[in-house]
Amino acid sequence: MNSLDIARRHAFAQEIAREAGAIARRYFHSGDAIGAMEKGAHDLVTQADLEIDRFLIERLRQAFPKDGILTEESGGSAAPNLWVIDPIDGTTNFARRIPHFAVSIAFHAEGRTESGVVYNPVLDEMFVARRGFGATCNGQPIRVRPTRGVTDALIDAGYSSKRPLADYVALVGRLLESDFAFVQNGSAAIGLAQVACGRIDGYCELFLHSWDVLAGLLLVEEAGGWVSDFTAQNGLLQGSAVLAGTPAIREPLQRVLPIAIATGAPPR
Ligand code: LIP
Repeated sequence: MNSLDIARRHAFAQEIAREAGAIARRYFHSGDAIGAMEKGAHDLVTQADLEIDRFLIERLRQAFPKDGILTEESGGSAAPNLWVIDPIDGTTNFARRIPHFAVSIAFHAEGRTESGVVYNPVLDEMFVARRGFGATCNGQPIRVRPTRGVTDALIDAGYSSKRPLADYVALVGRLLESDFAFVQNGSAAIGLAQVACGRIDGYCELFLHSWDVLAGLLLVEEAGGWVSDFTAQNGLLQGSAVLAGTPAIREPLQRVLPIAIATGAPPR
């Protein structure tokens, strides 16, 4: 795909993320209309997830009818040019009116993510990255934090019920034994965006789907951080573990969660 075609998709992603965020914000402030339903233990879907999912699919099919679409709520399959979407990442936070959730939209072409958008509509923070063009928040360039070392590092360690609890407890134990501090804030997309903009120093989780992370991983790469090779071993369709962080803590954080790191261009 040529640069102009990617640029068109990159601009469109930001437009529909903002419109989808307005839908989420309406539900968020509406009182009981959120209507959370359980897909599984601590795994919710709300009316807003479903409405935003339908909205984004409809807009993308109108604008780019030949592109593939993969979303958390409607599924999908691989395609050379693929939109990968989480209508609301951080649904539990959203359902409890905690303003730590995002619309996450990634465009994945010929095996790599070219465009990523993570939009928190309550805080009105639009995190955007296009491969090779850097990362921004509300139009201002963002960079990962100049971490001094592990005792200066705060890691968001997401919990997935799709892996044994003992594995998560062990992961947290290794983080703390390595002198990291950790939080568990409930949204991978927002957590990765916070690594990219320098609020925290790393993100890790034992299992996530591509729609949770592809946009956020590109944000981190384009903001000077490093990321795990999420799409190796078919992570795009089957999910995988996730690790991302600032250059200064790459080795100690990889010892905590030893998974392959993407071999893209070194952090700038
Ligand atoms: C969430 C992720 C989070 C994870 C949660 C959940 P959702 O995505 O962003 O990192 O810990 O279990 O998977 O379900 O809110 O889109």
